[in-house]
Amino acid sequence: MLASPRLEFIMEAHDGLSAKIVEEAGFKGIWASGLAMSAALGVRDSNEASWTQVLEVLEFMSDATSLPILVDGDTGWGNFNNVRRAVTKLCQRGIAGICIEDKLFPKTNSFLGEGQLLADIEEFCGKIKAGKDSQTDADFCIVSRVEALVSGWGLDEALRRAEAYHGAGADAVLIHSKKSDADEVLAFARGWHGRSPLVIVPTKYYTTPTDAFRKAGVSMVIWANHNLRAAITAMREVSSQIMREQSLAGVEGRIASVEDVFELAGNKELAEAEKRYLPSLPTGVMHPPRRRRPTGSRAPATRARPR
Ligand code: SPV
Ligand code: MG
Repeated sequence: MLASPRLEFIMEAHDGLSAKIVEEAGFKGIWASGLAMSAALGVRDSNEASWTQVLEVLEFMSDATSLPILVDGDTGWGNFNNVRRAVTKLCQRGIAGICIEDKLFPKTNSFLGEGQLLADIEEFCGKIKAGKDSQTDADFCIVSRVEALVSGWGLDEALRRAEAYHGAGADAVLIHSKKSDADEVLAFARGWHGRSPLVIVPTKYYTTPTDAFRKAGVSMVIWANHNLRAAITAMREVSSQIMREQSLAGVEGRIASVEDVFELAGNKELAEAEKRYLPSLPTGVMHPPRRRRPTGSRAPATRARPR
């Protein structure tokens, strides 16, 4: 998808269920958002969930869908050594790629505060190289995320960093922005001039028509957190309505049915597998083995008393 000549889109998911819903909607890829996975676990997007806890979530997501998953790897959970171990583990779990950003551990979400500290360029390049050298899947991708615009350093610094990360072997560059218009992102795209695939996250400049990204030569758009936010709105509405009304009657018609839940969970497959693999006895019932009588002997007239 990164190398495709068309503008591609990946959609946020934060657990197995949302990964299935993204696939069902017709998307070709998934963004495993750090913000969304953290929030769904009830913690902040500040590396409060450990990398192995994130890995566990990713394993469920990877099992739940056949779509490629690009993982938000934050700053790589440490130095080059943590990045290469993470890449190895992600490859083992069938994850398609990782995006790492040039900030410091523990990370802070890009939309919080001003002037977040950036990583040393050389050090960040070492993380990219270490990640590329340790991937066990030839198609695994490392997306290098440039935070210079978000941190107020401007276009030249953003381009300088992107160039260095590209030189270190990154498969794509993600240019992030927290402005409400796309001007600085489009200026970056002009300056970048297609040197490698370019990824953007238009969460804040959502009013920009998608065609402007296409014309600017952007490779991939990440819709970064909209399933999480939709879930928050829906769960709030239904919880407060049931709380208020002390009844389910008002919500039943506008929420997914229990049958839908079974369908999404894949219960039909389990029922078919049971036909193939379970003996045709009620589950859990075991019959004692029959005693065979010697040929010619007569059945006892009365039942033997149990000992
Ligand atoms: C995420 O989805 O966690 C991201 C994108 O990193 S953002 O929240 O915009 O930084
Ligand atoms: Mg993130």
